[in-house]
This record gives sequence, structure tokens and C-alpha cells, in this order.
Amino acid sequence: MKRDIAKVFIMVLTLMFVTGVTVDEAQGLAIVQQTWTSNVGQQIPDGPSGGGHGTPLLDTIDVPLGSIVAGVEVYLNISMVNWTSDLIVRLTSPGGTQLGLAWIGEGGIPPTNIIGWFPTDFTPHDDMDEWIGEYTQGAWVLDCRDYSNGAVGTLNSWQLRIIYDDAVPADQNSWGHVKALFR
Ligand SMILES: [Ca+2]
Repeated sequence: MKRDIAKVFIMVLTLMFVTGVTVDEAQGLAIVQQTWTSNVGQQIPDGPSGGGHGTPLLDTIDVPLGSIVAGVEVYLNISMVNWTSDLIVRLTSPGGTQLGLAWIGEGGIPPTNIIGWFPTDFTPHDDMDEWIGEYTQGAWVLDCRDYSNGAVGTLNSWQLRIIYDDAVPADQNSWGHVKALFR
């Protein structure tokens, strides 16, 4: 009986070893991407005349993908006749890292409308590489605020594109260890 248990134990160990080697050799790096869209169609409340910002317009894209971030790109479609420099737009990852995208007209944003991709069409306020190595799954929350009274913008839609390594086996318990490999 003891010998049988030992045999099974060795078989399981062998299977784990062989499986591990096969996965490593066969898959390697597989960088892929997915894009999610949120059609919002809501005004960004105007900033008060006394200074500060208006009520934040928050919108969430809930990402079901379980992996590790290798890159993030964000598309904003905000209509505004003029004074896009009233606006600050930030995005917070499921891990709680909040980075600035549109920032009072910085980064090549024109006075009329903010329509394009960060960081390719417009330079973001913060380095979007800060998200690299974080866990992908969960709520990505966009936060739009207007800091000046008068002109009002509308968030028509936004898109979140996550670039990730399909070969990284990720679950929420192990992502912290994998994150260390990216830094
Ligand atoms: Ca305004």
C-alpha cells in the first residue's frame, strides 16, 4: 500500500515537471491585445465660477481578462466647441494606480474636441508605462473633470486597449510575483 502511494506521488511529480517544461518551450512570448469600448454620451459638469472643479463624470470599463498589463492605450472622444483646456481626465487601474491623460490642454490637445489615442495621438500627462506589470482584471475607472466655468464638453465614448502577454499564466494570487519580472 505504501509503495502504491509512493508510485502515485512520483507519477504526479513527473507529470507536473513534464507539463511545466512543455508549456515553457511551446508557448514563449505571445503579445496580444484587446480593446473595450464604453459609449457614454454624457456632459462633463461645468466647473464652478468660484474655482475648483465641477462634479466628476465617472465611467467604468470592467475588464474580464485575467492577465498582466504589458501596455495600455486609451482613446477619448470628447466633444467641446472650445476650451478643452478646462478639462482634466484621469484613469485608475483595478490596482488603484491613477494616471493623468488629458491635462488642461497639454500634450498636443487642440482647443476644439479631444478625439484620439493616448499616448500615440496625444502625449499623456503621466507616463502610461506605470501600469505595466499590473493585473488586468477589474474596474478601469475614467474620471473627467471641468475646472473652469463657461464651456462644457461631452464624453461621447472612450476605449481601453490592453496589450498583454498571452503566455503569462495569471491569477490574482500570483500576479504580484509576475509583476516583479517586468520591473
Ligand atoms: Ca468649463
